[in-house]
Amino acid sequence: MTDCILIGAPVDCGKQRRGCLMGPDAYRTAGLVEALQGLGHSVMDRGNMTPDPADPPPVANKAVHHLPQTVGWTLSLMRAAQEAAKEGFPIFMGGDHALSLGSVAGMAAHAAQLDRPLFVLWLDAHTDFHTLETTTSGNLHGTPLAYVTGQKGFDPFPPLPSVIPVERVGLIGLRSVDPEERAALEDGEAMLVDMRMIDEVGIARPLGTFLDKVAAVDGLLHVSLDVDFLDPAVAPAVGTTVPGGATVREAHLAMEMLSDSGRVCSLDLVELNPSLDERGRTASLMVDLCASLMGRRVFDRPTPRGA
Ligand code: NNH
Ligand code: MN
Ligand code: MN
Ligand code: MN
Repeated sequence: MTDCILIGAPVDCGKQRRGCLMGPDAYRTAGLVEALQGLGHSVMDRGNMTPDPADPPPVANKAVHHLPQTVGWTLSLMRAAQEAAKEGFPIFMGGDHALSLGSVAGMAAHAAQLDRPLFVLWLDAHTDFHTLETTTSGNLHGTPLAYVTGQKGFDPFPPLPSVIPVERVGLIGLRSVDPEERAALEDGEAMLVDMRMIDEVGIARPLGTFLDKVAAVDGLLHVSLDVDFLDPAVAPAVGTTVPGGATVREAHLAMEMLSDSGRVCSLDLVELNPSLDERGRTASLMVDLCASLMGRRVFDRPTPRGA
């Protein structure tokens, strides 16, 4: 049994289209609390957070927008993550992906205090590896992985208590990568799994390899689940749909394997825009995926290694 701590993070400043601020209540409406309790977990819903006040100096890249709010959210979420992680398993109910600037930085600080290496699994169509200098959209939801891995160009943001080396990051579901992100990631050692690789070898093999790497050094794992990891046909409630995403079963298998690993310490549910949903189906799917990650099974048996 796990002590799940739900943290509502109605972050809506990481991109132009409004609506992700309704995400936390959409997860509550879709029965996230009841699903977790039904699996035998204790659930504490901490309600919705607010950003700290912040007044960073402007940056040279004029495309960047909503910088003060995003810095403010990063400050408050970093603190919330560290506090919640001491008491249980934080689930950050977003909110757009800019929330991960704070949730992941805070979890990294927590892991460093325990003297355990923190790994990050990014389930997303996008790499979110822009810096404040390279982003052309200026949408800060496209930057968290660059920030938490200590890339240059984040001066207005709080200094990282603990940097996550890029070789401890895995990205799965990729199908929209900007040239600057590609250049920055290509010489690095992040595990890059695009949709072609999933088509060719399935999702179990690369994910299994990554989980073995986490286990080999007794690591902890933060999972960041972007709605657009999923195919828009099954998960329409996201502003940045990209065709050709993960199927319902690929996503559940990933969650089931993550659950079996026993390594996951925290989870972001991000980019759900309820105003784009169809009768709540995307919110329900995200709740079901969260349930699989937290132990829901048809029959209990592990994925055979070498599958
Ligand atoms: N790379 C693009 C940008 O920086 C898209 C990022 N959008 C996302 N990321 N939805 O997950 O604007
Ligand atoms: Mn994202
Ligand atoms: Mn995305
Ligand atoms: Mn971009």
